[in-house]
Amino acid sequence: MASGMRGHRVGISSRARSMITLAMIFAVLLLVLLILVIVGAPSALNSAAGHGSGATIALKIPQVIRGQKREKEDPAAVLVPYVEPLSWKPRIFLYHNMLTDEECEHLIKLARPNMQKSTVVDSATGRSKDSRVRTSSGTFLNRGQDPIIAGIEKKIADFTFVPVEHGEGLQVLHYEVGQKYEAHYDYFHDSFNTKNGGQRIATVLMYLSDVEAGGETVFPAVQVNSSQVPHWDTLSECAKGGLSVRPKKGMALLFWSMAPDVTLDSRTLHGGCPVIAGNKWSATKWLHVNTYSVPS
Ligand SMILES: O=C(O)CCC(=O)C(=O)O
Repeated sequence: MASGMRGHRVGISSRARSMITLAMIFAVLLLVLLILVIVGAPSALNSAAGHGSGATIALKIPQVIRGQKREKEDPAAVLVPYVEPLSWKPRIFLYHNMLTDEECEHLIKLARPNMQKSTVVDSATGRSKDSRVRTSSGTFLNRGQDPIIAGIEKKIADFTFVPVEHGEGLQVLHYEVGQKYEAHYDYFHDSFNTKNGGQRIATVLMYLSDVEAGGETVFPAVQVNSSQVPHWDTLSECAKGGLSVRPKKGMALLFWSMAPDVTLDSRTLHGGCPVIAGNKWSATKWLHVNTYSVPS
């Protein structure tokens, strides 16, 4: 009886052993399959990216960050936009490759015949006045004036999450050698200018040209450690006065004049340094808290 029982137990354990062996073979097969999927996935995605799938941006961004132009691979390809946070207090972000050469040139071509001496806002009256603080020339383009402008405004709305209707018309600016815009705030100190759309919440500054020397946008209230700033020696003295951005055609700078607690952020004090060599063309989009009415 006892021996019969023992024999029965031996029968069960040999079945169990074959079950365990089968399970192990299955697990090994599963593991091999998993490794094949992991190793094979990137090349599958890469070939999909090469055919214009949605994976292109995610996979190509690191190459652009390293400064390798995609035109080398494909002359018809456009540079991929990516964002570089510059500061969180205040919030300042740099959007690389935001505008195409065609968009930059289109804005300059439209603006060039109508350029006038730039003005500043008189905080006592809220009206525009001539000033030595701002020596550039400029002109406004209507919101949605043509499909290219509408496309640029849509891009701005997409990356700021502020609706197109909250924006003023684009202001195109031109600085020649020696011209500048001294440090100022973009938010208003008067109640006249906040009637339409409320306070200015953010600014997007787009560079439409490279500048040979000078012309940087500088934030004097944001201090930087010079040893951590690449190309420090190539900056103008004015630009060394704070966090600064060297103009590059197609690049856009976004800063928030209002902090997340909806107070005015005085750390956004900023200016355009004097151009030392070459010309600077830029376009400014001011965004308001509420819908900003424009003439229809
Ligand atoms: O041109 C610049 O770099 C600064 C322009 C600016 O401050 C502005 O348009 O409010």
